[in-house]
Amino acid sequence: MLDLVRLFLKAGDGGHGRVAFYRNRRVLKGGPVGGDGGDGGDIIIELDTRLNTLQHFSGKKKFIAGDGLRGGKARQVGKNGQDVVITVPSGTVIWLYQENNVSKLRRERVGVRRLLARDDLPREKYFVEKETNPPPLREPDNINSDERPFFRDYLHDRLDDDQAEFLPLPPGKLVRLAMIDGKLPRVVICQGGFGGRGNDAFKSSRNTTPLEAEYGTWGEQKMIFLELKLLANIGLVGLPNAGKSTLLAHLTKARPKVADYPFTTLEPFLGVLNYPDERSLVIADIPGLIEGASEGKGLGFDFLRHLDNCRELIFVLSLSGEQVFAKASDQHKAHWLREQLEVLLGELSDYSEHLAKKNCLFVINKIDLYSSTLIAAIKDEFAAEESGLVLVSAATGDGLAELKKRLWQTFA
Ligand SMILES: Nc1nc2c(ncn2[C@@H]2O[C@H](COP(=O)(O)OP(=O)(O)OP(=O)(O)O)[C@@H](O)[C@H]2O)c(=O)[nH]1
Ligand SMILES: [Mg+2]
Repeated sequence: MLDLVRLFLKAGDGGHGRVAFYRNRRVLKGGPVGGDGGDGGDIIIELDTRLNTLQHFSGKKKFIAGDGLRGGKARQVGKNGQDVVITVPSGTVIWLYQENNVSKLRRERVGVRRLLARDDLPREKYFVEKETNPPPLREPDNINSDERPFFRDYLHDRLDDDQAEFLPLPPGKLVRLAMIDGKLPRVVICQGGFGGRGNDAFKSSRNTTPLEAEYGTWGEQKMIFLELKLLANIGLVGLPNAGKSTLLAHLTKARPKVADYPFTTLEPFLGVLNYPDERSLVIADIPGLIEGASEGKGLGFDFLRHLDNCRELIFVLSLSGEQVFAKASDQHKAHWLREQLEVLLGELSDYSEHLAKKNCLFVINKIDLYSSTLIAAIKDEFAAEESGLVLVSAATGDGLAELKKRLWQTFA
């Protein structure tokens, strides 16, 4: 599963240099003292290892850094614009879709990992008739927004969708700029413009009162796509029909197929659990495991490789309706859950020792079907696992808030 977002980025423009002349009570018009403009703010993309998805971009599609301010009247340099920092998870690939001229110039001259120096850019002067006139307007260096990406709408519908599937990136249309990870944790994706020089810089013996100064240079503008291949942080492990897919559907916006027969889930399915602080966890629902899966029974256990990257496993255990109503004591029924867990652990360790040793939570599902005495017997049976035990009903939603909290604690 792929997370994909499109962002419009605009670094700040450089502030213009000022045309101004020294004045006081005795001097009517002294020498030039116009200050230089400030530099525009950059847009920076930075690694945040606590992030797992691009969900924190939902609704935020535009990032605009501050412009540099115009130079002042007494050789004061204009204030620099504020930078904007965008955080992304490790493995985020940055694709370029559109850019303005200065972005192209930087990319071709120094690349996105280095910055342009002031002298790399042509200086552009302006002239005014009077000191008090503002710099004349000039043609902006904007992205050509008339050009509608042909797949814009297609993407738009899917960007916030948990199940955004792999979107083929049109060949030749996008340029891969960088991948953010431990090796490249920070990139100035859009460099701000440089401030222009004030008229002070243009005095000469021939022209002691220059009515000219420099424009600031333009900040870079880019339309980019961020792409992240989602890796599960948490895996759901259970027998067929335990309610893994139902659980995923209640914890996330994912809509896996749920049905009252074993092996409903044939392929691993990912969902994203969002928390209010903008972080999120990726949960993998995988096919049911049965005894002998390691010998190829049921769907085998090849799909367990999807759990290799998980930090934590959730064992989903439940009794079927028949088991609940079977003629057996509550202690006996509770013990069937224990046996389920042992089957699952056995298959996991057959697959890999490493997997069987991961942190885990034990979720007892379908408590809506259980009597209070059965629930008490289950708590007894799992007394040793108590710190990791959560009783839920994926059908009624009981206990899910607690489960979300527990999941979050293990990552905080
Ligand atoms: N009563 C009750 N039924 C549940 C609960 N959770 C799931 N079910 C039902 O149990 C059946 C199996 O649920 P699934 O979510 O498809 O189970 P699964 O673990 O994904 O199964 P496989 O994909 O086949 O491995 C469905 O009929 C669900 O409606 C629950 O909390 N209470
Ligand atoms: Mg399923």
